[in-house]
Amino acid sequence: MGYRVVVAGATGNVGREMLNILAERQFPADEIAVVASARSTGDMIEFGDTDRKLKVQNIEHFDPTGWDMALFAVGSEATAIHAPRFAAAGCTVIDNSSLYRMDPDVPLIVPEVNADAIALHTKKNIIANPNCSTAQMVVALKPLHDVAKIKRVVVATYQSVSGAGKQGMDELFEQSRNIFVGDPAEPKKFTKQIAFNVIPHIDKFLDDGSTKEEWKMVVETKKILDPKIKVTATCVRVPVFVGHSEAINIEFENEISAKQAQEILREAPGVMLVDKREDGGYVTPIECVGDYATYISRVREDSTVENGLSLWCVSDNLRKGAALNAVQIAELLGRKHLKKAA
Ligand code: 11C
Repeated sequence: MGYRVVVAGATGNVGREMLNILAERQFPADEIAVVASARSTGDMIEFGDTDRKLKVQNIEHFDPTGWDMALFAVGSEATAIHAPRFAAAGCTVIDNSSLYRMDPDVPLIVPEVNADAIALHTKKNIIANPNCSTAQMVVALKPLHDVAKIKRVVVATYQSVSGAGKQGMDELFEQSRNIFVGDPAEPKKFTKQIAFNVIPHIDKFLDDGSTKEEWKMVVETKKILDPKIKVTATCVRVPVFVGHSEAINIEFENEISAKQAQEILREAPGVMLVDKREDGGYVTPIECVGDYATYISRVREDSTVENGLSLWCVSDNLRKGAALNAVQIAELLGRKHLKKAA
């Protein structure tokens, strides 16, 4: 017998990828319900590239009783209303918003890194999915931390516009086209022109001058990987549709060479090492779209600190950064914690 699964926010960028990935991985679901806000009610959406079409139901009226798990991609406001309701009805919520990530009673899970922490889900019946830029970074850091113990990470991100949803993608497309025809459009979703530009600002500003996106990378890395690791981040939006990139500098407690790091990363779960040290011998975001892996390239020693390495890390932000990680959590939950045998 399989699971009864709800996908909430099924009409958005991440919700659609959740459906694609459930279908691709043949997730053992007997039944799938798709729910979204009232304006999408009645729409038919595809279940991956299968012939199945699913009818969108209004989340406001959906009764989660008897459903095993719900993958939420509805944003913090709707999550605050509906996640506790689903959880209380016995339907385990796997939430992609930032609302519960730092709640001490909610596990924040990247299966390749801290699968065992999922046991905490029984407290609130909610499991949090990390921010996309954190997810790919901790997949890269974990195997290196296990061997040489990370002290400090300095990261600069190059984040695609799909992280800002469909509106972000539309804005990049329309601005690029308008600029070519000599009719530049005013920014709407982003604070400045994103076409042919980069913007060093993602999410809201905090009192110390950093942004919430940068803060998330700091606190989520500590919660998922190790509270002792110091992280400083600069998060930047770039005119790329899908795929976040990160330039990561790492300081270790113990010695580790670039060659050792490459060997470790070659075997690490969720990682694909592409590091040829020649023209084109590295991965760019366009090459990782639709993929599951976190790609690592440009691994090299940083001689300006003791035990330092630098590397380049790229992943599909809608997949490992969101939908894939949520489905992996669902698989973990099913295997370890739900009584049904799939
Ligand atoms: C971006 N990382 O690229 C954000 C999107 O906390 O889940 C995801 C925000 C979050 O804009």
